[in-house]
Amino acid sequence: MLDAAPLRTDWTREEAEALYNQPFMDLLFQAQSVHRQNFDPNQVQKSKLLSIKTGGCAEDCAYCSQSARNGSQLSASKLIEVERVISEARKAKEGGATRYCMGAAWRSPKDRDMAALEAMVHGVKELGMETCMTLGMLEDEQVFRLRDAGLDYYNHNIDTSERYYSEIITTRTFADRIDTLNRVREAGIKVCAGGIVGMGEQQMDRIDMLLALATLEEHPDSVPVNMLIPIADTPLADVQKLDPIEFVRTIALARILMPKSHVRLSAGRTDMTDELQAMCFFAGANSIFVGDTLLTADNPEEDHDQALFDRLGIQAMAAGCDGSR
Ligand code: SAM
Ligand code: DTB
Ligand code: SF4
Repeated sequence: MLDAAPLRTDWTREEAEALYNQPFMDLLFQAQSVHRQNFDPNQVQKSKLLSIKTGGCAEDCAYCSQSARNGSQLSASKLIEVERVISEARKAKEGGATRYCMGAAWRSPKDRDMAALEAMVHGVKELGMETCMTLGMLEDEQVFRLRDAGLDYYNHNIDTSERYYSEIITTRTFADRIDTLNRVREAGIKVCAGGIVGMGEQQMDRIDMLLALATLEEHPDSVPVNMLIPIADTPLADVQKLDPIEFVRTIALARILMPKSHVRLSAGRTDMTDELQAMCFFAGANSIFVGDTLLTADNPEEDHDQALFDRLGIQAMAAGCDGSR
């Protein structure tokens, strides 16, 4: 096998644009070649999400069902009990998930919530699962506490390009997001950072979003690529659907720019055909969310995903194995 090329964090816009816009077959071939140099192409990692605090969020993210500023009717819940999180995680483990991701509809956690969050990390880790949290912006002190509790990954998405960002969110800046990502990485927690496509952005925004991730000091360990799930009564409810070929190009570019990262085919799979998902795996996606609910929105049934894996000869990555060569 060829030696994998060294990781680059100095990609230029011209390079990324040329990669993205090359003939589709050349792009797929290149992405699959990079994928094979770094991962077993027949293994896909399974993560499971749980919303630990739902709705009533003060932020104004235009895509989100949980923003109190959007018209959606989702009622706000309190932070759920630690025991419930652990029992849900146990079920997810039995279903083959190796990473458990706990998400809260917050701008950032309050200090009064930290002890419960630490207990959740501790309890899920004891099951032998990787832990991930997505709680909004974090201060240094909060990052250290989560790290010391044993948190493996922190998810914080840049969501879109810096240029398009202010069309989508006004209550916190692109720079705020990068600050949190840097804090998390400097503390030694693995970074999960990606974004959403299909929000009415231009092609250059998809390219620039991936470039922003690929030119961080280190590539994120996980890169979730979400297809917008249009939510009724949000500003993006009726946005024009993205051409699926553009979506596959986005996945392929993520794979080529960040060869050793897990690229997650994240939200939006319910509206994708099996064939489109297969093409995304060929383009280098090697992680999915499993279970019939994401945070608030639908996700394919586990049986359907298993049937797709069987048809494609894909195996779920085992716990403790990252599928890398
Ligand atoms: N409140 C925290 C935050 O925003 O940082 C964590 C939870 S938030 C729901 C996590 C991510 O889910 C968002 O950054 C966004 O990328 C993704 N997301 C939310 N709603 C979505 C939707 N309707 N379609 C696709 N992705 C979505
Ligand atoms: C990510 O990039 N996607 C996940 C996870 N990280 C937290 C969330 C998807 C949410 C989809 C909409 C919902 O369930 O409300
Ligand atoms: Fe709140 Fe996160 Fe939704 Fe934004 S994406 S409104 S921060 S829950």
